[in-house]
Amino acid sequence: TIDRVEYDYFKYHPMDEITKWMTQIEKDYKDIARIEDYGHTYENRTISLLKIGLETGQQKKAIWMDCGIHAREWIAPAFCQFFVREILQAYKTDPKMNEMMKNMDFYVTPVLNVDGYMFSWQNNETRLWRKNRTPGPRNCTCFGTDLNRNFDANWGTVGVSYDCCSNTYCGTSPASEPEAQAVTKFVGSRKDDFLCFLTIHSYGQLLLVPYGHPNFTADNYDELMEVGLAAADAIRQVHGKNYTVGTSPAVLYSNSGSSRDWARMQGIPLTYTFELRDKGMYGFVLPEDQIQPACEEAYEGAMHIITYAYNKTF
Ligand code: PAY
Ligand code: ZN
Repeated sequence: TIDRVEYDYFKYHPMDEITKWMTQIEKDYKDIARIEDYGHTYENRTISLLKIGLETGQQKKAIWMDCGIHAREWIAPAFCQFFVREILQAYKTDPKMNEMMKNMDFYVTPVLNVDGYMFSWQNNETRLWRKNRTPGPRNCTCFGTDLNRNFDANWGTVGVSYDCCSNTYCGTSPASEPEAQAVTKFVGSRKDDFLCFLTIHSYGQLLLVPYGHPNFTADNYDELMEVGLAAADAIRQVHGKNYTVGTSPAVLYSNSGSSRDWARMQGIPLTYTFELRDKGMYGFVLPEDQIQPACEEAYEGAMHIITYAYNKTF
């Protein structure tokens, strides 16, 4: 027999390895894990997620997590893979996780912006690419739309650029981009099922709650803050790192068209943006020796929010 090489969760992986890893997870956990393809990128690559949960034949509640909406934030896809490994492990050993898997499905997209992620792996000059890879409109020669400015949530109003060369270019219209359309369609078609929408970025060590637009306040703002602050406590307990919790205007900068704001406007109650390590020392180029601690702490934060949502419903 041929020994399968252990997947190294504490290295960064190019897209083809992540795709193979997804296939392997599906094979190894046939009873609870399945790949679902739910869209195509501009360059016609498949956008896939892992659906993890026990088949019950019933309409189940759900948890959303996406990573890699921004190409250069490599710690994010690493976290989604770690998260999948941890919940699959916990499913076998932890009765609470076992119960959760009966009542909920986890939908995890390791890399949403596949074209951008692959571009960021091309060479040193492209390593810090953020956007997707759609060509600019008309006579603009730049590439890429900021997918986290492209969602149909106060689209194009604050903290965006209409210059297609800008890193915060919001695109030509709400959800003009195929990657934003894929999420909009998948989540939007069953929005009442989703209890949580967690979108993973780096960097800054922040837990952002809706809304990015300074003129709007989420109707459950107090709850979002309370749960977020408790999640930050859980994070701090792992390796002592501090996460700041708040709306983007309060702790970062105002913006519009983020996927988190869109999800909250769809009625999904607990929507958060995670900004993982660090606070700028290495920024997007977080050394590989920090992957493990960064994932371990973020896992506790995410699980706090997910467990809260679960306990509130079941
Ligand atoms: O409110 O959700 C929000 C904005 C969150 C991020 C954004 O889309 O601008 C924040 C940035 C990110 O992760 O993309 C932060 C990083 C450091 C950046 O590129 O500025
Ligand atoms: Zn980002």
